[in-house]
Amino acid sequence: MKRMRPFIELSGGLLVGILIASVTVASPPPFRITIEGWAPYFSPKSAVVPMYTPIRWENPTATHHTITHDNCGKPNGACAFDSGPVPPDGVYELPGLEPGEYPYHCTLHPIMRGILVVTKGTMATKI
Ligand SMILES: [Cu+2]
Repeated sequence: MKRMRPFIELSGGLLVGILIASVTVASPPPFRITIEGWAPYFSPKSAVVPMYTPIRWENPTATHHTITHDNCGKPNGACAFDSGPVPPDGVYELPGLEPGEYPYHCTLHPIMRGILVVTKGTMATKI
């Protein structure tokens, strides 16, 4: 008798099905933030994003900008992300972040500031 592969016969004759799930976790679509040449510079400037959701900044302006976590360069700060210069029409994407608050800025234009609040929830919100 031909046996189905996902079953194992134990000594008592009990057949135990083993669920062999090939788990493919599709990453959610990125949360998009647009860099702008005027206030508030990051649109949205404040955002609540679920953890591990990719976050994508797009730079349609005519100049370079950075997306730099405020902790970067501080002696005791954990730098969560620093894009380096993103050119015009460039994009910077993070695969996702642990829950927490992440204020960030552009090192080339320190007036440009934004904040990400990464939650354990499932809904992205622009605030
Ligand atoms: Cu800038």
